[in-house]
Amino acid sequence: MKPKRCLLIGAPVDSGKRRQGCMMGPDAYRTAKLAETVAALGHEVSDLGNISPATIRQVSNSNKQVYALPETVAWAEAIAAAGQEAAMHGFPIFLGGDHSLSLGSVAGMAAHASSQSRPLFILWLDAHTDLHTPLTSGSGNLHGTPLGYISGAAGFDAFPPMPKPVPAHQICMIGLRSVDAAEKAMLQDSEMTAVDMRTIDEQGIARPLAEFLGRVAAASGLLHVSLDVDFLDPSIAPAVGTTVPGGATFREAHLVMEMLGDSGLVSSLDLVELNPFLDDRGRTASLMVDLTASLLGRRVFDRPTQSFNARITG
Ligand code: HAR
Ligand code: MN
Ligand code: MN
Ligand code: MN
Repeated sequence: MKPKRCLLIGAPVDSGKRRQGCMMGPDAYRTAKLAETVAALGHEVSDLGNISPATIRQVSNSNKQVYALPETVAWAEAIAAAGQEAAMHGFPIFLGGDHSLSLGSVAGMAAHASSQSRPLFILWLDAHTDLHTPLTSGSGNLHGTPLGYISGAAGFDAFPPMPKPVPAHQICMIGLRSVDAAEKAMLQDSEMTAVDMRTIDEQGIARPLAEFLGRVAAASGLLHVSLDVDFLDPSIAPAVGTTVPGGATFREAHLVMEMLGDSGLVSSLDLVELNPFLDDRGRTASLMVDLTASLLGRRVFDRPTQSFNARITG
C-alpha cells in the first residue's frame, strides 16, 4: 500500500444522544495505540489533538424532543472546517465521539470533494440507517440523523447547508438490523444501497461491498467510510450504548477493511460511537484500532489475495 499521510482528528462530541461517554473515545484510541499502529504500517501519522466545538448559538427547533441541538450544530461546524482543511493535506481519520460527528465530517469531505471536482461516495458500516431528520426522530437523538443530513433531507435548517448533498446512489449502508418505520419509508423510493444482516448471511459480506466499490472506482470517486462500533456484534464490541445482537463478526469486519484497503479508494474515515465507559478492558477500542490497521494495509501475507478479489469483483 502506498504510504499515506494520516491525520488524526479527535472529536469528542457526546451531544448526539443522552447517554454520555463517547467524549472519552479519542483518548481511548490513543491509549490503544492507534497512531503507533498506523505508523508501524509505514504511514506518516500526525495526531492533530482534539478539536473544540464552534460558538454555541440559539437555533430554531420545532421538535421539542430533539436533544442538544445547539451543541451538536456547534460541533458539526467545527468538525467540518477541521476536516476540510485536513483533507487538503492527507487522509483524515476522525476519532469520535458519537455518530453526530458525521454531520460535520461528511460536510467537510463533501466540500473537499467538490473543490476537487470528484464525486463523494459514502460507506456506512452500522446496525442503524441513521436516516432521521430533526423532524422525524422519535428519540430526538441526533446521532440517528447524519445520513438524513448528508443526503439532503429537509429539516436541518439549524445546520449549515450541506455544501453538496450526496446523491442517494452514492451511499451504501452495510450491517443493518435496526431500522425505524420513518427510515424504512425514506428508503422505500430511494436509490441508496441498504445491505441488511440477512443479505450478508445469504450472500456473504464481500459481494455487496465489491459491487459498491466497483461503482466508486468507475466514477473515480472519493470514498468516505463511517465505521460505527455497533456495526460489530456486541460479543466482540461491547463498548457502545446502542448494541444490537446479530452484528458483523470479527472476520466479516476485517474482510471489509481489507477489501477497502486493497481497493485504494478510501479517502477518509470516521471511528464513531465508542463509549469507553462501557468497555471491557479496552477490547473494543483495540478492535477498532486493529480494523483501522486492516484498512491501512496490515495483512497476513505481503501479496494481497488478488486472484480471489478479482473473482468476486469480476
Ligand atoms: N434509530 C434510533 C434513533 O433514532 C437509533 C439510532 C441509533 N444510532 C446510533 N448510531 N447508535 O447508528 O434513536
Ligand atoms: Mn492548510
Ligand atoms: Mn450510527
Ligand atoms: Mn449504530
